[in-house]
Amino acid sequence: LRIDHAELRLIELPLIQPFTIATGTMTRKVFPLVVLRGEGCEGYAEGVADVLPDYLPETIASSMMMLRDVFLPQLVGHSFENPQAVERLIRPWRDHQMAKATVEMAFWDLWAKVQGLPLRSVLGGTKTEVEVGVSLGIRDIPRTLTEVALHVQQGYRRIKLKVMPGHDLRLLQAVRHDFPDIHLTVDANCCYTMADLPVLRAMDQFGLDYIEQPLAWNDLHDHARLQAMLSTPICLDECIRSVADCRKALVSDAGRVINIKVGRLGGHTEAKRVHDICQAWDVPVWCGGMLEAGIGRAHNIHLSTLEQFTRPGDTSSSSRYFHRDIVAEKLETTDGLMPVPANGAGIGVTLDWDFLNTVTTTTESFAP
Ligand code: OSB
Ligand code: MG
Repeated sequence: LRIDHAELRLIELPLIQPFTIATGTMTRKVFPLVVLRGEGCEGYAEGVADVLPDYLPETIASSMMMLRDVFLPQLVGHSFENPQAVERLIRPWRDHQMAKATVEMAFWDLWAKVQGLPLRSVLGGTKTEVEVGVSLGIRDIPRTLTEVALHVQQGYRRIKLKVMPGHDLRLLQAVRHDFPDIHLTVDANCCYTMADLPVLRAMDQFGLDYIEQPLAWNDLHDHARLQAMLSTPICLDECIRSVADCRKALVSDAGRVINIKVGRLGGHTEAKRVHDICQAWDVPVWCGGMLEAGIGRAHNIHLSTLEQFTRPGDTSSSSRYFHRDIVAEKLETTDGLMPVPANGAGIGVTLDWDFLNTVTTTTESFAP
């Protein structure tokens, strides 16, 4: 499959409401969009880096630089047998998983389309709908209770609360009091340390499915120490940026659930490797989210059809985040189930080009 042409756009979409996590507040979603063209088809992917390095070290600026100066020039005018060949080509570059994922995912979409197959089939998935929950940003306790009630009533299969020091135990007390039986989790986005052990230990009493990423983004060692002192499973997000990280986490018992984010892992190829090693270890996985618009959301849904995605993911309805999406199809859940988009091959969604053009900040073209 020869890549004849590529396009790199920077897109900016307003969020319906601000989204606050322990490390900051997002009011708009800015992302690179890559279009790869070959054999009369188009493949698409979104990047998931933030404007500033508050989740992981990558940024929009670093992603745009790597895509523009390194990855897209390496692809355009060249032919690749399969997505693994693209992954092999870009793997030797250090880090930059989110930028790598953007080109690799766009190639998977293109490759599936050239074969006339849905992305889920070429990835090895079988489901036609996937179970999802929601991730609720930090708000005061009364407002959080309202949000939990709304999403429980909509049928979401799990509620994840963002927490941070000082906004944790009283919140959990209130939510558990009103909702004793729901699947409930917390996500700390790295904001505790071992000095907070009493607070983290106290979380054991709330029957959480797991505590997501309590400690530093680069510290598997302390997560292993902490897991030994908790009965609640730890779920790792930021710490797992490769299958090598995942292997170390599993052998050291630093986490008992893994959040798979294709952007954080550098693409579907590495995400599948993480999926497979977790399957071998009988460790549950679920698909995380980065407030993706329709292209990234569609990729996440197809990936979530693989067998070991046994816990509800974060790929909730697009309308929770955006007044209008960049894809024509509606990506909406019913009773906590997200249908796999299937309007044509690949990721099964089509770009709304007219709207896309109104939210595009810059466009660059790459030809041989
Ligand atoms: O840690 O999962 C996270 C959003 C931005 C940065 C980090 C995270 C999140 C979410 C959002 O939890 C999940 C979603 O896309 O709905
Ligand atoms: Mg997380």
